[in-house]
Amino acid sequence: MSSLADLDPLTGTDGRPVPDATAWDRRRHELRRLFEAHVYGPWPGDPRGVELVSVTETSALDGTARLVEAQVRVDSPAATFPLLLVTPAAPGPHPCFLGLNFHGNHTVLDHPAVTVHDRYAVDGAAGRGDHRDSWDVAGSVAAGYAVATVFCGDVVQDHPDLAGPDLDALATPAGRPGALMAWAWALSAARAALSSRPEVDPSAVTVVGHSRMGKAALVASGWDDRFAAVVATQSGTGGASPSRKAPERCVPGPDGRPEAETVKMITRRFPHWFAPAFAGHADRTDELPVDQHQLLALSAPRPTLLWNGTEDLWADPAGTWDCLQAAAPVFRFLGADQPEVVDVPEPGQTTPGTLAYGLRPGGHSVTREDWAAWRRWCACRPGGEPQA
Ligand code: GTR
Repeated sequence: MSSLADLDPLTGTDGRPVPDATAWDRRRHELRRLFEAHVYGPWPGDPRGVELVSVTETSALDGTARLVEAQVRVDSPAATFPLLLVTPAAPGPHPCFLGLNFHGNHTVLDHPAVTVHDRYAVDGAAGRGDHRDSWDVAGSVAAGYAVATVFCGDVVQDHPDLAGPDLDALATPAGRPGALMAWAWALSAARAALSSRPEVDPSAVTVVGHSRMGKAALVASGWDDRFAAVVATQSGTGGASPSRKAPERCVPGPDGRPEAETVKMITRRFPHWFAPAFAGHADRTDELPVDQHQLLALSAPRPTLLWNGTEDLWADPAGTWDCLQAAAPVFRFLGADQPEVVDVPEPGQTTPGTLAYGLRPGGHSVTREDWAAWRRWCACRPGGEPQA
């Protein structure tokens, strides 16, 4: 069985080592094309003619914040979707977290001005502010950050039977993207749209995401290098965990589920997330010409935090550690501060370096404490101080 070491990010498919940063740029393109063909489907193209329209503004969080609701409108490929932006009321520009939410923009903050759209009802309606603890907008605003979010279902409905028309709308001559690629594209469009807002520092936008949205965040950062940093939490298979899983983590347990999610499981349950070729590799992951450490390498040398829970074995914290180790040489090669770290950190600790690994006690969720830890780590600090 082949291992991650057989897929050296710094050796091209022609077998030649990458000698310098210019050659890395070519290699990066090669890796992107491989991921598009075998894992995510084609990038719909850099969003062009992006603007924020139908902008409404109001005060929030007892006057400490401004709330902006708007539509991101893209000329090519044509798309329109809502965006919610909450910024500190103090004059900006502020560093900003941008991420996709699972259940509707109205769920991240309890505020009557946020529109509740029909599409939010697909998986059972969630109420205003129901997910405020997993967004901690108040904590981020108090710490000097803006927070922007897009509901994933406003871009592609997250259901195998409903996603087709949304994905067709973003198709290229090379085919249609999987939903993860389409969501990543929307994040890129939202980032471009935010640059028109004086409250947001366009050079300090960190893309953030949990689980499937963490996978999309890593793809967004890999295809759009204007993201200053990425925080991917419990992103698992198709994210920061390898497709080539250690065999012992793939043995089905009494409930038929292996310890960590395999390519076979994920492509059966969520075929709309990926290119069809990925499912074709389900029983032959060692024949995939790319693996997920190479996805991490596409974000180098920008700050990248992989966040994990000790009990969230389905998202594969151990495999995520292996991917980090296999991607770290690219960060070093490109001049990032990337010390050798041999041991997985203790729960509660984050490793040093530009490509960092955090482990906290607990399972598959996002908490206010997680946000606090990400803000402590964050490279894009209010006022622009560099990472400690
Ligand atoms: C699970 C899926 C994971 C992860 C998770 C989530 O059901 O197996 O890959 O994406 O959903 O998004 O919460």
